[in-house]
Amino acid sequence: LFEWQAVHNGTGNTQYSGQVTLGSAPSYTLTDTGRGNHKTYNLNRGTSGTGTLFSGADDIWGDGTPQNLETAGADAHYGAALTWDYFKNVHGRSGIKGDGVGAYSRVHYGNAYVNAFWTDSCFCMTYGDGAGNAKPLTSIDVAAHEMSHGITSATARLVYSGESGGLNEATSDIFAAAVEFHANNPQDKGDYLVGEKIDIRGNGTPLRYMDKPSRDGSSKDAWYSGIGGIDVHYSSGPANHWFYLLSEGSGAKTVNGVNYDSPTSDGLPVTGIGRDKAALIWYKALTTKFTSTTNYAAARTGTVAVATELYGAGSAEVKAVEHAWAGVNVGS
Ligand code: ASN
Ligand code: ZN
Repeated sequence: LFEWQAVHNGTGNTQYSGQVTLGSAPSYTLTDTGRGNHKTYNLNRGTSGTGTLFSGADDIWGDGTPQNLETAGADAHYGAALTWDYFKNVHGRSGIKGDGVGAYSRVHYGNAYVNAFWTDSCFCMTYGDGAGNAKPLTSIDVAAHEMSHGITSATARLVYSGESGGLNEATSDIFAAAVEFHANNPQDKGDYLVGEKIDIRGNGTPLRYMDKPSRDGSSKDAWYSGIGGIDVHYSSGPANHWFYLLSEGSGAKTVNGVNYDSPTSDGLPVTGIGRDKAALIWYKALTTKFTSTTNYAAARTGTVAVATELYGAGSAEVKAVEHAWAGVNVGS
């Protein structure tokens, strides 16, 4: 009738998150039996297929250094588990498709590859080792970003170009932040930065900032006509900024030791409602309102509708959603 598998735990010595518990299967593989049998594979510099499933005799994975090939596997496996747990525990969603079935991760993609990505056709996520100062791209937020592309693919299916592409990217950054905060790992506390552990530019700065996206030199803080013509990792800026404003409010603030200073495009203040409500509004809009062609104006309409359903017309939450959109130049 069914195959019974006990939920089983090994030990991961990660690069970014310290020593953690990893779901594994007996004698031993990185197969997370408590999370839909999500698996983690070693591509060993290959660029296709799955390489080999991480396996070993001791159920201890990695030693915290990138020289040990299991370490990236431990980080990726942990990031997928945290993302699974976030969507399950916070939003009641079991797995990317909501069917309880795990996906898989692949690490050590290619040679000195400085990126990570989600692929619809394999329903899998893939991580490079980085190069120079850029470390392996397997931190919690990067893993949550990539796995959240899967959630978008399974729900709104936001087309990955134009304004919908920016909203697709922002969805991954928003849930990357939400997962990182929810995990509360002592070595990687939650923040409104993306990829801060990777040092992708070699000067210690993160890949992206949500309080003021233009801090990266390329992303946009506010919507303008024509924003659909730029790279989706930059047109995500207004929605990332909206999420920050809605969560924390405008102006200067320190969260988990990180300093932020979020402006608004209209100069008017926004009072935050907290990231839990902000993330719930985005999740419900993504899964019940957005479609493949949703643009910024429709994202505003959808999130206002969700906030009205959740908190009532005229509620402080609805007003905050509207004010945050106004603060990134998305009007009614
Ligand atoms: N790391 C990038 C992302 O997930 C890869 C890409 O450009 N699609 O957004
Ligand atoms: Zn992305």
